[in-house]
Amino acid sequence: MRRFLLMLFISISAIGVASGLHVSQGKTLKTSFLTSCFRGHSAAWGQELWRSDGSPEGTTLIRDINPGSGSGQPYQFRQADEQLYFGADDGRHGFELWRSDGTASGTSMVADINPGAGGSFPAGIATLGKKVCFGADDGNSGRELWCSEGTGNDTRMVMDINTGPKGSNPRYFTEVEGVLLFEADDNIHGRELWRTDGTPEGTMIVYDINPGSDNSWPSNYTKTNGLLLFRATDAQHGRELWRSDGTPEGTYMVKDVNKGVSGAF
Ligand SMILES: [Ca+2]
Ligand SMILES: [Ca+2]
Ligand SMILES: [Ca+2]
Repeated sequence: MRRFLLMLFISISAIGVASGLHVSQGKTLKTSFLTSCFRGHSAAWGQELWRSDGSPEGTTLIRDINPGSGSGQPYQFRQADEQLYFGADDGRHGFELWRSDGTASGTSMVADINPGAGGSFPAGIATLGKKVCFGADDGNSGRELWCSEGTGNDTRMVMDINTGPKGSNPRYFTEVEGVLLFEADDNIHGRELWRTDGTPEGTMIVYDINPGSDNSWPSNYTKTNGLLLFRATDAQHGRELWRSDGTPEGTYMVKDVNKGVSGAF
């Protein structure tokens, strides 16, 4: 599969050279059909959403999201439940969450999270079962955790983690054993490891690695054997390798590689 997709992109690039089409951020939408969606740039349409099955005739514009030569600039493609999710700007609503089934009529803005011309700038879009979760700013609560199943009604802020207008700035969403682990700041514990199953009840800090308001800056997430490996800082050990299975008791430093307060990283 990996080899086929590589060949597919080489093929698209060759088309691009001929037509002035520049390809970036590709994503295979329906693996059974081996159809790939990507951001392509052309003078007539700007940077818009395209699809390809690897042939010239099968390489077409899906939708001119920002009509005319303006650019919809679709970014961060993620698939959930046979839908492709991404952020884009139609020129009227700002950067908001969009979805596509690969057809023009099946491509639409999911929700105007930041109402009006301002964008909510969905970022860190991650798949969680049939949902996608991401950070977005509705203009009132700051950048917080949102999830969506593809309609305006089911697109909602899961939790105002940093209560009030400041954002918790959730990022690095990584799925482990059916939950998303991520970094956020609730303005009480500093930047620490959090988890969500997409519901308010299932959203909580995993572990206050650097106790109190000090940050542990959990980052560089790698998934292995149902565990999240990451680096984090505490006052005693410096920045070292940690692991988490999404529970407090399953979250601990793997090894104090660089002994003492100096970190290994
Ligand atoms: Ca908006
Ligand atoms: Ca907030
Ligand atoms: Ca802390």
